[in-house]
Amino acid sequence: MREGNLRGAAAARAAAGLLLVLLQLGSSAQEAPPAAPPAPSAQALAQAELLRTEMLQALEKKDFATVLERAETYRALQTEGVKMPAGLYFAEAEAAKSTGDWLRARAALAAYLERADPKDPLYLEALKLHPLVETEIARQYEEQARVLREAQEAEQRALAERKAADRKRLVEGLASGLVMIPPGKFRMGDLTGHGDEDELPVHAVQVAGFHLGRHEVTFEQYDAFCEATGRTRPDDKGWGRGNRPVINVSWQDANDFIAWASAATGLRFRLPTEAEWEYAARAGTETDYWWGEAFSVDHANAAGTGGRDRWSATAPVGEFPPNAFGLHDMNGNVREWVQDCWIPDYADKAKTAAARTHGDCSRRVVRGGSWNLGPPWQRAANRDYDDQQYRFVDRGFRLARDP
Ligand SMILES: [Ca+2]
Ligand SMILES: [Ca+2]
Ligand SMILES: [Ca+2]
Repeated sequence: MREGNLRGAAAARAAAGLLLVLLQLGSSAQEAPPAAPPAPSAQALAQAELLRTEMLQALEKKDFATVLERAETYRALQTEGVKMPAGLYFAEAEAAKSTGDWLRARAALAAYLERADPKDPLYLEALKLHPLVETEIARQYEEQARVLREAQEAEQRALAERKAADRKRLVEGLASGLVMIPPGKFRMGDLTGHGDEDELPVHAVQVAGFHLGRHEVTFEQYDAFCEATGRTRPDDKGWGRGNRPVINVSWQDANDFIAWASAATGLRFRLPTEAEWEYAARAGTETDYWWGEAFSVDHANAAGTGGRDRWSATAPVGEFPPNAFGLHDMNGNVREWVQDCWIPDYADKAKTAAARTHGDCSRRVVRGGSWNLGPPWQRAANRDYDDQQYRFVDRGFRLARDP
C-alpha cells in the first residue's frame, strides 16, 4: 500500500527532525501581526498558546484527529487577530496526510509554503512533500473516476438488459397476438342494400383458415420497429402511443413493419387479403355490423363520443367487445390496410380469398371505418382505398399469417 508507505515515511520524518523544529518554534503566535486586525487579547493569545501545545503533543502521540481539530479551532482565532504560525500549518499537513485527507494536506501545505521563511528547516521538507501529496490526490481522483465509470457502466448494462427484456416481451406479444380464424364460405359484399356500388355484386368466397391479429398493430409495437431500424417514428398527434393503434403509416410502411416482425419472430406475417378481412369482420354474420343491423356506440370507436365510445380520436386497442372470432376494433378506431390492389367492384366474382392484384396497384384497399367517420363507414362490407404511399391520422393495419 503506497498510502501506508507514505504514512510510515511521514511518521518517521515527523518523529525525527520535525517535532524538534516545531517545538523550537516557540510561541510564534504573536509574529507578524497584520495591520488591519485588532491586537489580540491576552485571553486569545493564551488560548492560541494552549492550542499550539496541544497540537504538538497530539502530533507526537500520532493523535492526528486531535491535531486536525485543534488546527481548525486555532484558525477560528483569526477573527481575534491571532494568526496560526506557519509551522502549525505544516503539522496540520502531516496529520491530514496521515489520515489520508490529501486535499486538506495540500491546502495546509500550500498555506505553510505561503507563510514560511524559505530558510525554515521545514521548508525543504514541505517542498519534497508537495509532489507526493499531488500524486495522492491524483490517485484519489482516478479512483473516484473509476468508481463513477463503473457505476455508469453498470447502469448502462441494466438499461440494455431492461431493453432486451422489453424487446423479448414485445416479440412474444407479436407472435401470440393473433387468433385462428376457421376456414369457411361466406357471401361478400353489400348484403343489406345499405352499401355503395363498389360492394357489388355480392358473391360467395371460400376462405382457408388463417391467423389474424386480435388487435390493430400498436404504437408500442411499431415504435420498437422504428428503434430497431432507425426509422422515424410516426406522429401520434399528441393522442398517446403505447397501446393505441399506430397511425400515419402507409401501405408500404405496414409491409416494412411486417418484414421486420417476421424476422424478429421467425413467423411469416403478412397483411390480410380484402376477402379475409371481410370474412373475419363478419365472423359468421350477414348484418351490416357483427352485433346487428343498427350501429352501436358500445361496439366501435366511430366519429363523436357516447356510450362506451369515450374517444374523440383513436382509442387504446381492445376497449370494445370482440366479435365471435375474438377480434377487436374490426369496425372503427383505425382503418386497416389490406393486401389488395384497388378494383372498384366485384365483377370478377373471385371465388377464393386470395388478394386481388390485377387492379390499380398504386392504390391499396383500406377496410373497417375509423374514429373520424360515421356509422355507414363502419360496416363490415364497406371498402375504400388510398395511394399506397399515403399516410393519414386514421390509417393503421393488423397482422395476418398462414396457419
Ligand atoms: Ca369516438
Ligand atoms: Ca379498425
Ligand atoms: Ca366505398
